[in-house]
Amino acid sequence: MAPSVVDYSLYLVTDSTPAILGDKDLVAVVKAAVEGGATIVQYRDKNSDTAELVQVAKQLHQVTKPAGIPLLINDRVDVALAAGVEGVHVGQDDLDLKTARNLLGPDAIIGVTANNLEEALEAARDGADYLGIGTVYATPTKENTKSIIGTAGVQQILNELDAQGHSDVKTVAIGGINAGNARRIMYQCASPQKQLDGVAVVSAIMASDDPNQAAHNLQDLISRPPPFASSASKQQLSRDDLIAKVPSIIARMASKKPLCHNMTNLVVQNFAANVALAIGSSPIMSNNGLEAGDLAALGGSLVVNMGTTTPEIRSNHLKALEAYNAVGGPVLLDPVGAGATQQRREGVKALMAGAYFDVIKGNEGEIRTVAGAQGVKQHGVDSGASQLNLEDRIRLVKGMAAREWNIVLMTGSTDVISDGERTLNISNGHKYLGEITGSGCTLGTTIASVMAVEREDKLLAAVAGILMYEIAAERAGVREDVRGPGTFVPAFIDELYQIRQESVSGDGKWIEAAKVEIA
Ligand code: 3NM
Repeated sequence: MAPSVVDYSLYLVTDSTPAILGDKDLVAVVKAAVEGGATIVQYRDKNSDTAELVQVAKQLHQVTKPAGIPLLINDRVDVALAAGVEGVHVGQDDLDLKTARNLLGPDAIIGVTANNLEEALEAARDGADYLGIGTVYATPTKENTKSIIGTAGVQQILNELDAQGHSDVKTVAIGGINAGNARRIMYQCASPQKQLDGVAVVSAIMASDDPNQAAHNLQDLISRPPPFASSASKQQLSRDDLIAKVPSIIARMASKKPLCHNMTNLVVQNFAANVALAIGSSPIMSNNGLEAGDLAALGGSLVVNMGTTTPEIRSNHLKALEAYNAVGGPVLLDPVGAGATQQRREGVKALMAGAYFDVIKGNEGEIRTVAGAQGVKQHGVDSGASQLNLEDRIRLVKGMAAREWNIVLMTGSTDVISDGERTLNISNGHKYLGEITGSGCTLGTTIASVMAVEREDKLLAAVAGILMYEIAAERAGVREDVRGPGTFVPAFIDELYQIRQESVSGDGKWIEAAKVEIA
């Protein structure tokens, strides 16, 4: 008889292969995991004979039953019946759900693997108690999985389950989930209407030397929102109320001098450091992932810029991202040239799978690549001619921000920025920004600097950074001493500095030049 309310939060799937279990005892590992906080167990063994499966299932049941948690058997309804356990989990190639239900009865817990929307909807319609949705991330534990769907794929399935009246089917995500990503996965998979009920793991517990501690740690991680989660509601401010807040935020940044850690490309390191100094933040240009933990502890923000990237740089980025995500330090991704080469497309995927970004900032081609658009052709790092009208740009940016639970900024002659609910168009800037190198990259530095001090409303922080940056460019561009891009650069640095000084002294008139519209 199944427990009436099942807790799916930490779903342990067993594995008896030496590569994962090692020389540990399966039943002892499951016992330790249950004591540590696993809330449901699936016995999954693709190799043993039926008699052994039944025998082990009975031993496992002696662990799970007194703990009041369900034991399910992977694939084998006969084994579940013989051992008298609470249910089964069936994959798409296993016995079908309806037959399993007929054999096991209405009280059995039956879960189904769903790799895509069709499979999820069919299983929900046919009365699955829960869905194991994946594969979220590639995993050596199961290499013959269908496709890697990421958090965005899980979210889309949750969205549609709710939209089609299946909000009561329980859901866990599976594939590549571990202590490093479980919390972020719970956060980013959620759709506004339907959340995951838990995460399913194999190796994160079964391969651990201390399964009790591993389960305890995972349970602790998923029971709280991640440190980078937005706590503030997305305040619907009027356009005027929003921009009126900007000068004081800039003043706050200049007085706090937050650390702005730039992991940026070879071309713009010096320029980015000078921009940071001019606006009033404190730059450090470290590309060494091993020192990111120390830097993240200092309370600043991180820019991850993919220009001049290499596999080694990517691994440094991932180390640094782990450190900043762990403490909730704001992180901005600048996916420079994301669609230009296979290396960079893979790099974007690896970074998106490995970390949470508070802001993703890029030109149209870059944002389309990050959003997963197919067939985006980018020549070099420039955006190239726009393929989308403003309405499509707004739809893309807003949809991606809602999907990632973050801020997305698509730069262009009109910038489009959204947090998934609030979307703004900003049309400040000067044509010389397009004639110098690093103007996009150092906009990233500026936004990240502001985010380090304005953490409640990330959209407002980003808008403040954009306006400071683009209005400074406008002021520099019209100066008499500026005769082209060469003289523009120092004048631009001066105007950034000037806007900072005006803001600090309480003079916020510069914001009157803002060209902002609520989209
Ligand atoms: N099913 P780990 S992925 C058992 O995608 C299983 O349906 C998957 O192992 C699916 O937690 C998977 O070690 C293995 O990554 C998950």
